[in-house]
Amino acid sequence: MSQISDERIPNNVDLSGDKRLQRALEQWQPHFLDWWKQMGPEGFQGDDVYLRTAVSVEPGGWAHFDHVKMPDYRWGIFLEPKQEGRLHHFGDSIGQPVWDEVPGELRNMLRRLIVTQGDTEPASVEQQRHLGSTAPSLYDLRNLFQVNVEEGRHLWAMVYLLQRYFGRDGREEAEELLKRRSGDSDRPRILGAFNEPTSHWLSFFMFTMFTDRDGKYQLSALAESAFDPLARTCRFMLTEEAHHMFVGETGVGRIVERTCELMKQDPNEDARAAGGIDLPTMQKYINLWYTLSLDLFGGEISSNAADAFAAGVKGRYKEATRYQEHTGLGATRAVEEVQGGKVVSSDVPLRNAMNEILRDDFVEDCQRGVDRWNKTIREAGLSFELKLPSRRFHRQIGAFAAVKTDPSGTLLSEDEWNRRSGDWLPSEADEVHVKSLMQPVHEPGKIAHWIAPPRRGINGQPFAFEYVRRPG
Ligand code: BYC
Ligand code: FE
Ligand code: FE
Repeated sequence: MSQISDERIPNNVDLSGDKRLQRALEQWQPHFLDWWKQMGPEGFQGDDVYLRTAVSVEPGGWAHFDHVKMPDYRWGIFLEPKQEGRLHHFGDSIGQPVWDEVPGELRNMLRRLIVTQGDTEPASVEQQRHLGSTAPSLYDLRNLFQVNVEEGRHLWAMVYLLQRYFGRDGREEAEELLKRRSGDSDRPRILGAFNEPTSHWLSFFMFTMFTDRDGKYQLSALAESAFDPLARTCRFMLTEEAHHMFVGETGVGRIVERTCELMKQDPNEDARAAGGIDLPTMQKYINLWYTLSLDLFGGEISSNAADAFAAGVKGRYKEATRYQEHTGLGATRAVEEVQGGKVVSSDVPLRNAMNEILRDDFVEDCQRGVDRWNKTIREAGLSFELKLPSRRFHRQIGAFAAVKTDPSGTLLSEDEWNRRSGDWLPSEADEVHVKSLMQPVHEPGKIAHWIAPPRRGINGQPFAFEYVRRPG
């Protein structure tokens, strides 16, 4: 297996043995770097950042720590080792050997899934590009950049698949991935949440908590795939994804912790008056980012999802180990719909409900995180509970996209919605308040007023470590 290699593109896919592919990727590389310079983190490109770089897939090999300048980060292509004799383990072709190439009839489906996945990676970097200038500490600044370079590597992972397995179409898609722009009205990114502004650190932490967690579930579903290179790529991406969700969950958790301290110091338990982010405002940002992320699973009823499951292309979360029955046939699943102004439940064939089934696992995982935040509030002796809203609330995709509900899922008229939605979702005034707190703290060991320091640093380093060295 390749250790740190001298090749222009670090990889464990024997790139030098496929000159055509190597040339294609080496042509794309400068375009990627141009995109990074134009759309990657603003400022800080000359700073030395304490980054983790994947240099091989062996245990430990994916976590090589060093101070590097972001443009010098070695974006590489790493697939988990091939398991010989792997078979389809779900869908219509159980027991058949998995594919090492793309079957003709699945070309469009696979291309669409890989492009959709690939598109989210640079989109998130674009969304986060202004955050460095308001980082609450060097520790957080480093974590932001770690997430950013790894999302860049995830783009490389998808571009490798496109260029290796989809010929000219794949090369064109790889270029298009660098041309769409988050939030651009002419050339937006593909999925809704990836066009939303992430204009401050509260949104960044909510994004990495909820939206990166969608990534975990989508990648896990694709990690089951019978298109073996896709499965192997996604398995390796998941090792990096864990850190992104850690940043989100502990980031929000540290704000909750600090807010509780400020509440206890204030005679009226008013964290906002004490220069913090009050819990009701945090609830609004949970409502926003959680529901934007629910949309990323697609409609409750989806023939696309059924086709992908049938083909063995996209499975359920931990399909191989958590389920006994793997055809998804002869079973149904109740999903909610709105008919005649009422919510009704109807049974649909299991395969058509695969988006909703994956969403169930996501919801459960999110709830575990919210429970931990609530534990912090309880232990501070305060009575407030953060809640995930109903999955009917604030949806733009699926059965509830056409209606309005309150956070508990009760249907509302347009009028009621217009009157009350400001209580549930961030208002312009909330944005202004949160942004007003975002004063940069770029000194080692110091932290902004509105957030608690982390329990421990990165890779055994103390919190006060110089995670980002500013040029002198
Ligand atoms: N926005 O049959 P339906 C990550 C479209 S995050 C806009 O219900 P289907 C990351 C859909 O394309 C993980 N459009 O859904 C996180 C379809 O269009 P057509 C990203 C949407 O096909 C943080 C139509 O509506 N990974 O990695 O099952 C930082 C009907 O759709 C949306 C993936 O997405 C939406 N939210 O699609 C960095 C995995 N939802 O066919 C990175 C790959 C649906 O009518 N993608 N539509 O033109 C997929 O598996 C599927 O495409 C979807 C669901 C999960 C998106
Ligand atoms: Fe990613
Ligand atoms: Fe991520």
